[in-house]
Amino acid sequence: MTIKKYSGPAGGWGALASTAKHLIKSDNIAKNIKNLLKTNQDKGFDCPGCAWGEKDEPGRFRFCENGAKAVNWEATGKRIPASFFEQHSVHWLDKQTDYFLESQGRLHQPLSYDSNTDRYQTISWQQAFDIIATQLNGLQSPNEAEFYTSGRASNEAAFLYQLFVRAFGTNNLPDCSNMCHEASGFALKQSIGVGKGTVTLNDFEQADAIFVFGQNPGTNHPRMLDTLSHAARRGATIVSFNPLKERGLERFANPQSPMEMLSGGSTQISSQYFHPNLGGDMAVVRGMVKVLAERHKKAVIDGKALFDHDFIEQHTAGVADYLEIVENTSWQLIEQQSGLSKTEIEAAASLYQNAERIIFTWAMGITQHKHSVATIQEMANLQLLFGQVGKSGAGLCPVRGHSNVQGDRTMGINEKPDVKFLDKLASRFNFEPAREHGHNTVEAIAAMLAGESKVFMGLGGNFVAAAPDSKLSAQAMSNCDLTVHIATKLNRTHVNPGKQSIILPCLGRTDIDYQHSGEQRVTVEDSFSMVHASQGVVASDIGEMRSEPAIIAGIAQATLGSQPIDWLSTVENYDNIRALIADTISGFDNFNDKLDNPGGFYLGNSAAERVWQTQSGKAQIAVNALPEAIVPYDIRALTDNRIFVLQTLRSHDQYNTTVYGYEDRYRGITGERKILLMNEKDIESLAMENGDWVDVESLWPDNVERKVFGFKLVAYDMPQGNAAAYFPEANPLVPLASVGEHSGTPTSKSIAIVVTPAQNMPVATHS
Ligand SMILES: Nc1nc2c(c(=O)[nH]1)N[C@H]1C(S)=C(S)[C@@H](COP(=O)(O)OP(=O)(O)OC[C@H]3O[C@@H](n4cnc5c(=O)[nH]c(N)nc54)[C@H](O)[C@@H]3O)O[C@H]1N2
Ligand SMILES: Nc1nc2c(c(=O)[nH]1)N[C@H]1C(S)=C(S)[C@@H](COP(=O)(O)OP(=O)(O)OC[C@H]3O[C@@H](n4cnc5c(=O)[nH]c(N)nc54)[C@H](O)[C@@H]3O)O[C@H]1N2
Ligand SMILES: [Mo]
Repeated sequence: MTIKKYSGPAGGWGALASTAKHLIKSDNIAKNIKNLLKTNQDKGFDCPGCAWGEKDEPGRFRFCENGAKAVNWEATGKRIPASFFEQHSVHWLDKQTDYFLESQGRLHQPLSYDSNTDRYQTISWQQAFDIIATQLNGLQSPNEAEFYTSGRASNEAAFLYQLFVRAFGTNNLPDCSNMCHEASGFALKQSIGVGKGTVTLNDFEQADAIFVFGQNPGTNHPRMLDTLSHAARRGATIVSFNPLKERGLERFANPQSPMEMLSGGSTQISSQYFHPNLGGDMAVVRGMVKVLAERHKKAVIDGKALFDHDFIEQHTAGVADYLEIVENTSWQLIEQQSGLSKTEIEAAASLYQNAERIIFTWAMGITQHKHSVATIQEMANLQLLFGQVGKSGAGLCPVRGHSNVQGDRTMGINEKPDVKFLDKLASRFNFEPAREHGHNTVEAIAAMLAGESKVFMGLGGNFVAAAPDSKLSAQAMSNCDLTVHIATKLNRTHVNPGKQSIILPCLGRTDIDYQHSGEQRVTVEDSFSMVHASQGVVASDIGEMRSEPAIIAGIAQATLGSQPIDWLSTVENYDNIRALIADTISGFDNFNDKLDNPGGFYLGNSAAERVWQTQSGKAQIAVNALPEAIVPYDIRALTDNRIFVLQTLRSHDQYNTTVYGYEDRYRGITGERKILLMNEKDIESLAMENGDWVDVESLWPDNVERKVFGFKLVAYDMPQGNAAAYFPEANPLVPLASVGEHSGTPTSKSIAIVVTPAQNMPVATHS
């Protein structure tokens, strides 16, 4: 393992070199260069990387280094050989790293788990469908099955899947969103009436200030850096809040800019970069509002105003109660919780005050805490006080993760569907869908653990590794009578099978999808509510792989027969699925005609038009108290040792649970993923040194031991009292019951931990 400070900008030649390296590793170089050129293009596929949008401008390449990794990883020429599963028992496979499992290549034959030999073996598609149908139809209640979705599924696959699940009779549709932006959806729905962001890419071209909270775009949304650097160069102020000094928020050299590449130049991204404590953002924003409210009061005396009175009057409710709670929040609590001084918060407030048009963006640093919903509502409050919602160049922008996670929700992947949507399904398809809410991800795990849910099906994703409390999640899976995985690559979830388990190999976003009527397109929705077509371009050896819609149709037909639709004929041409979507989901009229719009079509956002679909008909200025403490007192009481707050985050070389390699370039960490980043002074306070091996235990008031062993300490520039480790290696530490208020999202960014010297010297995790 090496640690070396990275001093270059994000992007630049390092990004190009890494892109080349991953091309070579893909075993498919020539084809994949062609693939990259088709990424996010009009007649190409939507990048399976992130959900950032793409401007409809000709003549540019539209992938980034990490998008290239995603494409190369999927469009690999490697196939798992049939002998692989004869050689290796599932028990043995579960001992291997996540990197090892996925790097075996693409799955290409349906597989069934034989518990006698502890091995997967090949079966036919029809056998697989029959096993699934028999199990599902043998359940006492449809609510004994869980149907998970990961956000890479296309709109067409997602719509068909939820239709099948609802026709089967349950709303048990946990999805990755439950672990991701759920808090954003919930908070915004209450505050502004829609659970989605209010801005589009055009707004970024007009904003005077962009405030980036809890997000690492250099790694996770690299194309956002392109947008931010354009904004910075035309003089917009970018203000970042992150406990860590993420390189991409500091400097960026655009690989698409010959000038920057050849001159070795780069663009400074953030004009101001604040480093609050983990979980401190609500206090930061509360402090900013406190400063601005005081300045506003003084200004009003002079006949001027800071707040947008007309907007507040006409469009909002709750302002008086909110300003009262702001006034009553002490600076002491604000400073202590945020980790920023009053002077710093005043500076942030001034940057806000001096801008006309302001966008707030955020991601997992905001959404994976206990008080995430309150934090997002606090951010919305500030924006509402200044009328920054529903005007151009301004608004709220949760930056979504998976490339179609937002679209999947739009298509009805939701364990708490709204009544209108269910009514629409009922009238269009002539069946009565279940009305009671289903399980989210954490509730699904609890139900499987308790033996109440007996079948798990996953449309993509890696449930066991992505979920909190890895040991319990794995146990939940093996408790099931049947687990079914629709997947491209082998992963941790597959090697924790239920009593019976089936793996169904599917095509990915990059593959050409042929059905009866010819080549198919699918659609996706980005973070800006733009829906556009995606068409695979890779014609490689697909073996027995089938498309996701075809697999869902096969399962549905075997389970339900031709009810409420003839599943198999529907998937002969995906226009048929889109016609059903057009009939059921608003914003999709004439869906098939709009497919050819270059750049896609905009679904609209009522809040952006200042129409508030809330109970009061107004934007709601929410009144929430700051949390008493980031680590609650009942947890503090569990130990005499010093407690640190741990966040689990992504390295530069991974896509969620998919580990592409062992280089976290911008953080300068190479060769090891079991690491614990801590402030140097904190390491000293534990009488340890940079590079020491430690065990980490998390605290939760139950009697379960949650511990990981043999992590290497890395001294890192971050607030004292905070720590960081990689997801998914640190997931055993996230207590299942530790979830966000109202969101139910695991609190992956604030886990109370205790750090002790490693009891045993660790074995290297990879070579
Ligand atoms: N290459 C690549 N791209 C991806 C992904 C990937 O794994 N790899 N994952 C995709 C998915 S599903 C998602 S959801 C997104 C995730 O995108 P991000 O949200 O950027 O992902 P994380 O690595 O979890 O980063 C969280 C960031 O927030 C900071 N942070 C943590 N806690 C706090 C806090 O309390 N306050 C503040 N202000 N900051 C905090 C961390 O230091 C870190 O910089 O990316 C998507 N895109
Ligand atoms: N501790 C901690 N835990 C977290 C997070 C965190 O920050 N910290 N982040 C959370 C977040 S934001 C998210 S979104 C979740 C992610 O959770 P998931 O979405 O469940 O996980 P992924 O790692 O994205 O799933 C990867 C797998 O998807 C399959 N796959 C890839 N492409 C396709 C495809 O096109 N079709 C199909 N059917 N399968 C495909 C492959 O088999 C691959 O192994 O994890 C969450 N878990
Ligand atoms: Mo996510």
